[in-house]
Amino acid sequence: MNSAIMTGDQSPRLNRHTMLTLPDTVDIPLYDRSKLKVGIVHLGVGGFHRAHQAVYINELLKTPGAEQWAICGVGLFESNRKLRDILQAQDYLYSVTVRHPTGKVENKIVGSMIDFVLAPDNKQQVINKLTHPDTKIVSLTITEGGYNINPANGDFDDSHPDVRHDIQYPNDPVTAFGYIIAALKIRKDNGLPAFTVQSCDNIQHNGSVTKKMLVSLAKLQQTSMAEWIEENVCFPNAMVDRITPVTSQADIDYIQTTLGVRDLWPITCESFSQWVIEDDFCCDRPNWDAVGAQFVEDVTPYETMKIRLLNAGHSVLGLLGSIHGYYTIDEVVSDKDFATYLRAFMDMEVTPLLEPMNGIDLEAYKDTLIERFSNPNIKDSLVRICSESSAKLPKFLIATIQDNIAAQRDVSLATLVIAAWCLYCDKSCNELGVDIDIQDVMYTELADHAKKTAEDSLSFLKLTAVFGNLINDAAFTTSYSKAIAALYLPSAKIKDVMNTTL
Ligand code: CS2
Repeated sequence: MNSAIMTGDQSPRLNRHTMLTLPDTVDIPLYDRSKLKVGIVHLGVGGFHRAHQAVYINELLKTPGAEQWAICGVGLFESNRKLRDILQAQDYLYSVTVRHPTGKVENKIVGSMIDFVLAPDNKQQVINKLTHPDTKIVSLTITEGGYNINPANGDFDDSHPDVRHDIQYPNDPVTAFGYIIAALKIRKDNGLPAFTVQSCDNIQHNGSVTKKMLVSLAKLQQTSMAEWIEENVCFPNAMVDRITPVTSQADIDYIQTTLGVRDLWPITCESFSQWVIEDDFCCDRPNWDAVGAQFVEDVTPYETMKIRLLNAGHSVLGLLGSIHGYYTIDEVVSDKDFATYLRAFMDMEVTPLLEPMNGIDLEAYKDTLIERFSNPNIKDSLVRICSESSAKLPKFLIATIQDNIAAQRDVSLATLVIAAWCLYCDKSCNELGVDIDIQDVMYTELADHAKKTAEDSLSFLKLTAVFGNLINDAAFTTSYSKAIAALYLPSAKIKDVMNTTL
């Protein structure tokens, strides 16, 4: 979030008292929050959690008999202190501004979070929450990096110093998984049932991945605990979706002007929201389906569709649009050349690979995506979209390239995006000469490889942790070299290269 928070204004802070003074048009939690019990402990409270899972629970709490499902947020790091302080001062209330593509705006106050504990202040408090008999679900949005997945083989990467710490000191954890295992051990020793671990990260088979990583860490600590987890803990897979831009000062100002209260960390998001879950919980669970989520037998086709169309579509627009000099997704997709390129990529290189799904009309899904991306009221920055591309593109785009190559299909549209990513990391500025803010843990390696492109056109592909074996595939390298040659011409313009590739 923009760090410059304006505090000089006289408007009161949002809290349980000022909430009652808000305009009638604001949807406020009228349920009795003093009667709620924490049933969900959430690790990694970010914008997405507050726009998605916490909103589903907020809706559920409006119905009788759901009081046991309130949320306690957990911040594992010092960097979560600011959010904790803000939420605490607001009785854990925050505003969500839902912006429809039509221009319609809905404001709501979310009341489903009733507590927030900060691990660096009090580890025991975190353990107490996780081991409380009322806690039935521990949910996660810790981003892909929090899972410690080795990109080369998908196994658990135990090399991070925090992971090493948790292996050596299982009773004094620092990582999310370290805390979960420590808490599960106490529950087991005290004869309490396990909780469900519900990942809400945008990772394919997020439940199975969580299980694999958690069990791997437990094995490195104590084999018997690993076995107990495998037998007792459930990890439902789910597809999650709601576009949630990073909160800006403009969002803070908007709440103050429109609602007359100050919320120092509000949420703005699109109106679309989707949550498709496999019904695999080891104890009680909220009736997510009563408030718009969907239970299915197998989430695979839904997540493939979402990751390969929505998330890949974002990356296509983000990388190509950044080079052109655009800053937000809506700006890029309202340019006809980019919209045409995106649609061609979705129709020609993704759709043929997707399985038909009951109740899903793929053509309508793609139309909706373009409508969502075009939402002029959602200023989703390309910096956010392109951040951590080294973790995102293997799943979003490279998997599609690999599948198409295996099926001997054309890959030129996706390949241009990879070549554009090389140019983006090499120059880190747009066509107008303005610097681009690139946020990627692998940035140094990416830039080092990209910068050798002039003397070795395939240099970027040598990052096998990202590209796997693509460098050895003649069909791919032919297409890639062509794209690089076109993009690296001194007078090259991204739009011209896109239009020639189509
Ligand atoms: C985005 C996602 O980070 C990204 O690249 O594509 O954050 C996207 O906005 C969400 O997955 C939407 O559900």
